[in-house]
Amino acid sequence: MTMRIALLGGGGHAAVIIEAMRAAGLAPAFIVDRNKAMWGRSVLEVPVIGDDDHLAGSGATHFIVSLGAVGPGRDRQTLFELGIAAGLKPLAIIHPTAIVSPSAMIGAGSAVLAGAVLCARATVGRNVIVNTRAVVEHDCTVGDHVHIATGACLSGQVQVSEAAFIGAGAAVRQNVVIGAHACIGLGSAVVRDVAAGSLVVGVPAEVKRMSV
Ligand code: JB2
Repeated sequence: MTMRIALLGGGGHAAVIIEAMRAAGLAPAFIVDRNKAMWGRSVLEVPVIGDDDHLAGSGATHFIVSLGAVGPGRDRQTLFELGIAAGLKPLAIIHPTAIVSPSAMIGAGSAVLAGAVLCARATVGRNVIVNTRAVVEHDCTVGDHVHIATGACLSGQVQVSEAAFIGAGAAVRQNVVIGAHACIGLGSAVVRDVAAGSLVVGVPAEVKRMSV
């Protein structure tokens, strides 16, 4: 069966995903995006065919959520579930310059981008972004829908729970547990566990917002 791959979201992150796919020998077929102004245009020669309602009946076989940030539209988890509900298979992509241990596991629909490193026995869930040059050290467990932003570093045996966000350049000490939907600010040094839903920032990271 020929793969026909849909991208959900056509912004900056989509451009990175498109180039990672091409580097890995994959061809994106089309993009869906909520922004009407983009319909009929293209992103790096990939056409934007309409909004999420165009997924069903598009002939797509696979999809990847190509949206990085939480904006005014649907979040990454909702988009992932939408792709599944439309009957498509989530596609994992690994940029050829990423270093992935043979004992690491990568879930469906996840993206491991340029220069990222997954070390021994690291486990990454579904719909995760391991962004450019991020490092996931040995025995880390990363839950579904997590975004590890550019250059962030998880030391050994860190656990990151579902849909948490690790900001660019942040570092997380060994054995720390990060709760679901927590947000780690850019450049932070996380030296103790982080409660679900909270925001921590700084070196060392301090709580700026408790769980909601
Ligand atoms: O519900 C939606 C939806 N909501 C927003 N469905 C679909 N199909 N698309 C949606 N979008 C679209 O995602 C917006 O209309 C916009 O075109 C795109 C988001 O683009 P933006 O460039 O604002 O963000 P991004 O998520 O692609 O990139 C962010 O995250 C990356 C990881 C940026 O912060 C980048 O700098 C960052 N590297």
